[in-house]
Amino acid sequence: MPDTRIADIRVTPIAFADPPLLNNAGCHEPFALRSIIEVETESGHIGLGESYGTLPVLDGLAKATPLLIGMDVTDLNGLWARCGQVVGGTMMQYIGQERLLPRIVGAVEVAMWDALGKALNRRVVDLLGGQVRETVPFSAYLFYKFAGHHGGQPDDWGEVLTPSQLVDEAWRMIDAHGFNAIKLKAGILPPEEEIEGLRALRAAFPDAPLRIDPNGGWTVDTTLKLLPQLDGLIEYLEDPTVGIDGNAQVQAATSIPLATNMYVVETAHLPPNMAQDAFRVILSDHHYWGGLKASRDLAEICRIWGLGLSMHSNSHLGISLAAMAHLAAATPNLTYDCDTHSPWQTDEVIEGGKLPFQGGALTLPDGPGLGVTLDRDALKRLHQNYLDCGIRVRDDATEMKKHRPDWQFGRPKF
Ligand code: GKR
Ligand code: MG
Repeated sequence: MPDTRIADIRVTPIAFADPPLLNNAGCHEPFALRSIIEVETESGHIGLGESYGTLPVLDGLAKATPLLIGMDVTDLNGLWARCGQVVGGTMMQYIGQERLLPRIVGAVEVAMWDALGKALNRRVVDLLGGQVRETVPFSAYLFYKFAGHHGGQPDDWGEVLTPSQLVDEAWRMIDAHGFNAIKLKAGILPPEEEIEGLRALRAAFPDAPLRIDPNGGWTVDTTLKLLPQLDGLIEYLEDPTVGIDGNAQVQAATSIPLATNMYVVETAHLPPNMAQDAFRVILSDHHYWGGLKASRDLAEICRIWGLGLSMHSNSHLGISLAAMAHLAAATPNLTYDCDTHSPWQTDEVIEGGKLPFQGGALTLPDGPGLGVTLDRDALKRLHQNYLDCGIRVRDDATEMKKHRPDWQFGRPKF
């Protein structure tokens, strides 16, 4: 048996090109930040992880990782305990107050699973309980967007602010990747315009399951008024308004399931959610739920309590995508097509380039662990981007004000 004690952990912050995608919090900056985590065992196996690259996470990782040296990569209890000694409290993120500890644990935990898989010559999906689906379906994640970054040239997606531009964006993404379900990021334009966009998508893709996600951008009253137009049009309504209380009022008025990646983001939120019947679908995300094991536990809670399960994403590269796919392939009740930002990314940090979607789904990469290998030249280049770009925390609001100086953040806004 190879020695699976942790000999070293390296964390490399990177920045990769990101288009000017719009959301309720503003506009994506020219670069998105991530961290690449390498856990090296005494036997020389290197496990990979990818997580947030924003400063509080990098600081947390810098504090926690020295305590993990010497621990076995199987020791997930030890991981939580040791990280908990130095990381606690909350961090301000653009979607609100969130806990740092599960983010730090999640970042390292994936690399521990990958290292274990490599040491045992087993895939992560097998270590997580076994593969329950051949391929993992993802959805087409549509965004309104500006033509180019402030002061820059238009990108090749161009401007997307109207229903017909939205349909063109969807065709391009679906032609390239074959996605079935479609998710529209909303909370940006007046809601009637966004629903007109959904209707245009329905006309162009009569069979596609549709979702809309205003990120809490609508008031309860607005959402209640919009419900008749959404009924029969969408498979779920994601975070229409703010908080568990507000969304519970909406859920009480509709049979459309409400989904969330904003207001049920840790186990403490589950009891009030159940008591108030606010959200019926949870979007899991191993990056903030504390890793793959914690996400499997969340799936089990959802199964027991009859909640639906989907998967959330943020701008990410291939190590995250591989981890999401292994997790989804090992989770029987993850029955909705998962979110991914992958089609928006042109950079990659794994060898062989971006993992390909076929028919909208991902086949797990071959090989032990996550089945992906770090492209060290790409890592060097993307780390240099990080050093040069000057971005240290995500700030979509400031970016938006460069385009629209009068723009004001509002949640709810409409
Ligand atoms: O990339 O702008 C974005 C999204 O709004 C993202 O940050 C959200 O976390 O995709 C996410 C969501 O479903 O809310
Ligand atoms: Mg969402």
